[in-house]
Amino acid sequence: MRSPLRAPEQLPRRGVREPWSAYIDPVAVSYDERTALVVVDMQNDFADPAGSLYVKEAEAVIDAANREIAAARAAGALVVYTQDWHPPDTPHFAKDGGTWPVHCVRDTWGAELHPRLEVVDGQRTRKGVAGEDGYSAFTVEHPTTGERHPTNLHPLLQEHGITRIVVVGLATDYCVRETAIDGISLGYEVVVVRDAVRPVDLQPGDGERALEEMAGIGVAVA
Ligand code: VGL
Ligand code: ZN
Repeated sequence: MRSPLRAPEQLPRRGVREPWSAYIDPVAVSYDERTALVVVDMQNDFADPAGSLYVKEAEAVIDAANREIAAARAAGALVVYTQDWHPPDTPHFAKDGGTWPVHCVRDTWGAELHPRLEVVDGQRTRKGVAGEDGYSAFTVEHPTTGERHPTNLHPLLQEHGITRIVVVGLATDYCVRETAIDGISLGYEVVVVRDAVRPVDLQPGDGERALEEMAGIGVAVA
């Protein structure tokens, strides 16, 4: 539990706007057999400085995610690892008319889970396999046709009697955000662990805005 009293050096200086999320007290994370930990896209292209879409401070996310994985395992909770899993050519990539540098191409180093991530006997969800954007771990959407398809995640969670998901990983403003939003729409209780996520921040502040938006629709921020 964080103390409600802040040390003087933690108080915001006049005229300095702290991120919104600095003002909310985190909820405590706990795991049980109805809770699943969803580890989002902890792949080399996002988590390794040599990756093509490296997310700043991903090293800290690996450490924080490993702590959550250990806690989830200790409680016997389900752990699901998602992977962005693109074909070599897709309108998701800038070279094919989309937004992003080539990343997480199926069966390449960039798409592998980071070697420092604790990978237990967890389940996998791969998204974007047919050229879709694949931001949400629950549904993928084709960037040009707008067609949407579910992934294996919702049926998998249903099979295990899961009612609550804890989301960690990369990136706050894309896959974490869309997974949390879909999770709420599907009726799950959703917790996002702030220390265990980081944003791409294409525009400065995107990550903070995503946390604010998630909290606004009922996502608990831990
Ligand atoms: C992601 C950008 C492009 C993510 C995936 O995992 O957040 N971001 N593809
Ligand atoms: Zn992608």
